[in-house]
Amino acid sequence: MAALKKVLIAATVAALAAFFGHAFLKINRLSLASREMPVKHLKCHYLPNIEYGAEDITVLRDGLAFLSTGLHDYLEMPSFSNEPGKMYVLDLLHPKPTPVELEIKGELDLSSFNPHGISVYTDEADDSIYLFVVNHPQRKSQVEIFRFVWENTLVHLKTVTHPLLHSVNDIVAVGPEHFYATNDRYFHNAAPQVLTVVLSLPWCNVVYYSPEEVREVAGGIQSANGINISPDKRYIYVSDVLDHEVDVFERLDGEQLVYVKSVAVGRLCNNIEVDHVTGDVWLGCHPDGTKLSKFDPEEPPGSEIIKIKSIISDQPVVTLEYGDDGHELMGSSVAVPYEGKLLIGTIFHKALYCSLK
Ligand SMILES: [Ca+2]
Ligand SMILES: [Ca+2]
Ligand SMILES: [Ca+2]
Repeated sequence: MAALKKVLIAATVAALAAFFGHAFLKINRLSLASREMPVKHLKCHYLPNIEYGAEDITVLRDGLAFLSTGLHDYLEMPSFSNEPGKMYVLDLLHPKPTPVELEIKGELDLSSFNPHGISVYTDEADDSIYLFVVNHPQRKSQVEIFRFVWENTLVHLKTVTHPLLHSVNDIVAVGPEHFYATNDRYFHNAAPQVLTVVLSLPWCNVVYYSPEEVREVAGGIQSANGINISPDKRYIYVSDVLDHEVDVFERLDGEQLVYVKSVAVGRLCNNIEVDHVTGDVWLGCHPDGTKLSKFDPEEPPGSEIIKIKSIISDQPVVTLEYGDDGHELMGSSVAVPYEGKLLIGTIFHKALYCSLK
């Protein structure tokens, strides 16, 4: 009996060791640990006033950009400040664009404001501008809808919560109260969530929200992060960050999404912006996920910006537009092109304003 017990214990220990060994290798592979990254610099300077990240940035056709800053206490990501987050606006047509803090009016609790993914919607009927912001007060997920009032005010209109919007990373607005949202994890507890990662379970999804209905419209994603829409509003792009690809969906009547294809990007890409004029897809990416989550100032996480040209065609062209080993910019999460300029935001570091010419 004692011998059998010994054998069973030995077998269990061996199985656990094999599993953890496999898990370790798998996580290293998914996070592209120790990947050699190419360096490509642009002529850039830091944006004033942004010290604790601008996780997401988006721009209107007229050059007005919105920034969500100060994301903290989110998953395993580092952050240098636990202060409430802030929203900024920046005019890219100004010769020296400077972010200006937006004053938030209304009922929203600003002491727990923790803004993450953002999206803007312009109502063509009256030119109203609605800003949608993913917010994580007390680690929860909700979407705040604001109306932008020229020139630096946000009026809070509504907080959206729903059981299907449980771990929202980013959103793309398609109406004044209508949006698609990505969930970046399936479980909230770390242990089962790590298991879904190790086993590559594609259990993340995209949810459509309107005041009339809320439902899952796409699944089969390992970790759904950034989301955006083509200029003709026909295609939805989702960054599957752990799968190192961008998933393309076609939007059909009744807000159904049909999977079209995936485009490999070779990095862990975060948020997506689409050039209003060319339709090119720009991604803020992480060269090495391990360096990002284990943050060590001696070996900082780098930044990579990727552009995808002709994403719908049979031959999309993926190019590196900016690459840094973390000594200039750490943890790039978004890149916004506008008339030869490029804004780059990060999860917890600074933001860059660069020239593409
Ligand atoms: Ca966004
Ligand atoms: Ca995928
Ligand atoms: Ca994101």
